[in-house]
Amino acid sequence: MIKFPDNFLWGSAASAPQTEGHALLNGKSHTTWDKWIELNPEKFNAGQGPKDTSNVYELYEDDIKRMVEIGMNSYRTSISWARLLPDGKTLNKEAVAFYRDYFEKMNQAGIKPIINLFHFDMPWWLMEKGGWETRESVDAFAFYAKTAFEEFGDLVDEWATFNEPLVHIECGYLYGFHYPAIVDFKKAIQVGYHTLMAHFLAVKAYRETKQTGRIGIILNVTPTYARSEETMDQKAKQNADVLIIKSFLDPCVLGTIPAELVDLVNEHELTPVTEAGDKEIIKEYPVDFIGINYYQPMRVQAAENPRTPAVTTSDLFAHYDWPEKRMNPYRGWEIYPEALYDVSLMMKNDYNNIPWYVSENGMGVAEEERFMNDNGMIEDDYRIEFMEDHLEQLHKGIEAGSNCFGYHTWTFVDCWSWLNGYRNRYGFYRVDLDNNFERSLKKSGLWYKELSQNNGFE
Ligand code: BGP
Repeated sequence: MIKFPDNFLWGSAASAPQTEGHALLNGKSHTTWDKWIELNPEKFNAGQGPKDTSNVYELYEDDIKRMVEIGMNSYRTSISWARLLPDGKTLNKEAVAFYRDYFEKMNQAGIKPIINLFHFDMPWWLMEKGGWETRESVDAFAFYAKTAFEEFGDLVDEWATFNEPLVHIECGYLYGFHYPAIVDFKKAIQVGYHTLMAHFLAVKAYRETKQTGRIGIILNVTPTYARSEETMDQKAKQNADVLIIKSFLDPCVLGTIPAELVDLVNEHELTPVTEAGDKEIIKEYPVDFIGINYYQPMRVQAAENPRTPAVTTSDLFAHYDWPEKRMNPYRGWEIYPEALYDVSLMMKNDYNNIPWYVSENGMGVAEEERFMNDNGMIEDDYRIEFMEDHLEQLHKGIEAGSNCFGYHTWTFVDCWSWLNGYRNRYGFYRVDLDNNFERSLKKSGLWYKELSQNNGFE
């Protein structure tokens, strides 16, 4: 029997823009996603967007009962900045009432809310001024964070500042997947720096408002594995580690921007604009915990045609197709549970054994209806196997002394996804879009209940 530590958090994660719905109702203003999809519906699965999610805005009370039903004791979601402060300054009373009731009901049901402040959903009014490219965004975010702590600090004692900050940086400024969809490495680094400072000013606001809980950040730590021991491949791995792992983990936990990162951006003429006093703030406000989202590893090799200065990350490292890989046949993405053991040891050995938890792990499946049995239940044995394999490795890491306090899956109820709409499903509950967002339990939900009740599995 594999047993997890006492009080282990069992739950799921989601985000406001992917679940709430009511995207332009009840006082909420546009986010970049609302606006981008409205302007380019053809790019987005018939215009499907944050308005077409699982309608949590109306259904949260029943959803909380469903969380209890499958043995969850915690749940992570986010607050929508554009809902709470539609113009960045004025408090939307309806949003306060909604979130207060939502979080209060979770607490009453024994579901610990872990509340994140930013999940890729930049308010449009701020994006029009340049979004994270501007220093103004840092102060605007700090004000939003402080407002959230003051309005909900009595109901929430686990906070996160950002979910996967690397994603809005890379996808918006290097890969063309998120708005503004440009390729500009220098801007990407500046956006990254402002995001980092926004995180720090939010942590500072948390300490200054004398909150009694904990604050952290959720990072997509994608462990890297080099193709070979050769110097070129090892150098590529080092570049990938610095940009993907250390860029946020080092300052947030250790209080310093890694010297290798400073050297790399200087060498490639990407040095961002900073302000006096930033360094001191970075030193002074470490996080209390880290959330790690893990889906797949990154296999790296030397960049094929490196340029100096680098124009994008592929000048610094390239992806390598590992021949022995096990794949998720229903979505793509490599399945490599062993990485969770490696991450556990990294957190223990390189990051002061700081408390951390798996804040997202899960298996997306396209056309999941094909696994529905005659009673209408999706028999997702592949998902159960995926999670058990990952939990086994995580357990090994905990046994080795890593300070992991929970395991959250992506996700609880199938939800809308940024680039794929509703194609890839991840939930313990299926959502029926043709039938008023009706939820139905999948087999994995029953398994999760047993897992959390036993605090482990055979
Ligand atoms: C993570 C994000 C989530 C979610 C998930 C699944 O990176 O934090 O918001 O979308 O990935 O990815 P996808 O929806 O692209 O399958």
